[in-house]
Amino acid sequence: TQATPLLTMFNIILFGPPGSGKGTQSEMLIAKYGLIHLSTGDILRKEIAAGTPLGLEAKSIMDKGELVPDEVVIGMISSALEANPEAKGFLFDGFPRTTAQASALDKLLQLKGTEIGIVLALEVSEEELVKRLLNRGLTSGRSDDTNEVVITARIAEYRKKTSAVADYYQQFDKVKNIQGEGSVEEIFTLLSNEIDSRL
Ligand code: B4P
Repeated sequence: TQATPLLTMFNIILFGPPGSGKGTQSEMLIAKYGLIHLSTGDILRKEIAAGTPLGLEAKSIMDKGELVPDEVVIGMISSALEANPEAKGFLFDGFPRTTAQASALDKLLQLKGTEIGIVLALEVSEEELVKRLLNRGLTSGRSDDTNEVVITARIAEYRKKTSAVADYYQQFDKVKNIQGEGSVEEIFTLLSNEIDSRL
């Protein structure tokens, strides 16, 4: 894939249910566009691995398939934004997951004189999500992927609290739905085309 460094600041939210391919596509998008990748799931798993008090609290919540409290993840994102003053743009992966997180993010970006450019929403059927996550659970070592009850709880949590985030950004005309089933390369092309059309 050819690199396309950004000329002006551009921030992207990669949105979608658990297992929709956000993590997978993020890795490819940051390589292509030179964005800073901010995945709240990854940051939380690092805290768990390091055995910090925050990690211990997060693990028990994540293992139930529930969302970590808003103030915790908003604090994490605020620190990450401050730690990257020279960024050409951020790719938010798995954040925001509630409308409270979305409005906090808007305020944080406003303070930096920037905003969300686009929300790319991956659409994948529930049957496919469960299949992918159980499959990842065979090798990932992620305790939240091994059990179908927890996976179903994560999807239910998404429908209850996270899907409203798309409505929040819809009012600003920032959401683009993307077919999230197909090969990783096909989906990457759809996402890249959408980004290129906005740059
Ligand atoms: P995350 O780490 O964000 O986990 P996720 O949504 O399951 O991951 P993702 O969607 O990136 O997985 P991907 O499709 O790439 O969150 C984990 C937990 O952390 C949450 O449940 C919550 O407790 C907590 N948390 C995180 N952020 C939070 C926040 N902001 N607020 C509160 N709590 C928060 O990968 C899935 C699988 O599909 C992979 O195996 C991949 O190889 C496969 N796959 C990808 N694309 C495919 C394709 N096209 N075809 C077939 N398979 C594909």
